[in-house]
Amino acid sequence: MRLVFKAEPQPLSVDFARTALLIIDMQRDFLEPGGFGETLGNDVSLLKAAVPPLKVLLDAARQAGMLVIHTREGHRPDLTDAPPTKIERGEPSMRIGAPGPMGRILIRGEPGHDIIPELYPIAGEAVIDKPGKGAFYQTDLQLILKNCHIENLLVCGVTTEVCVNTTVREANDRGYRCIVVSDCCASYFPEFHEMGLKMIKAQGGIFGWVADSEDVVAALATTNVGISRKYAQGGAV
Ligand code: TIU
Repeated sequence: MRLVFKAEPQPLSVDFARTALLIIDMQRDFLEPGGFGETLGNDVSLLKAAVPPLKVLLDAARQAGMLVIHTREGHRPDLTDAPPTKIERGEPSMRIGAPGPMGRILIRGEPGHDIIPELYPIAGEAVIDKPGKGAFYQTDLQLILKNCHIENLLVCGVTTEVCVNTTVREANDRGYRCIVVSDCCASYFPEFHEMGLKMIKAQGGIFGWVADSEDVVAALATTNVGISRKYAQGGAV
C-alpha cells in the first residue's frame, strides 16, 4: 500500500507500512503561557497555529493504523543530563530547571514538560524523552524505527528551525526519507519557519520534502491497513 501525495521539491510515493508520524516536542513548555518558550521572550500563540491541522493529521494517522511517535525535550530533575552550557543561557530565574508556573522548566515529570492535551499520546504510541534538540541524540528512536522497519518519517511539531530541523538533519544522515508537514510545524519567528522549510526542500530536497497536511491526510484516507503499527507490535515483515 503506497501513500501518494503532493510535495516539494517533487511529488512522493512512499510505502505506508514503512512510514511513521513523528511529532516533535508539542509540549506545554513550548506552547502554553508560562513555559520555557515564553521565558525565552517568545510569543507562544504563534505556535498554536500548528495544533488544529496536526490534530487532524494525528487522527488520520491513528485511523489508518500508522505508527505514531511523540518526542519531548527535557532533562532529569538533577540536571545531570543537561550540559552546563545549555543551562547557563538566559536569565537565572528563567533557566532550565528553574521554577515556573508549570513546574520546573523543561524537567521531566513536571506539568510543563508534558505534551499538550489536544495531542496527548494514546496507548501504544511511543514517547521519546530527548535531552537535545535532535530526536536521535542520546535516545532509542533509531532502534525503534529499525525494529518497526520504518524508512520514511512524516515530521511535525515545534519549532520548525530548531528541533524539527535538527531532527530532520539527523534522520536524513541516517538514511530516512523525511517529509516535513509544513502547516503542522511552527516557530516563534514566522520568517524562521518559512526559511526552515525552504532549507529542507532546496537543492532537490537536500534534507527532505515538504508537504501540506491536507494532501497527506487525503492520502492517508485511502488506506486503513494498519501495517506499520502491526510491525511495531511484533508482526512479521
Ligand atoms: N527555543 C526553540 O525555538 N526551541 C526549542 O528550544 N526546542 C524545540 O524546538 N523543541
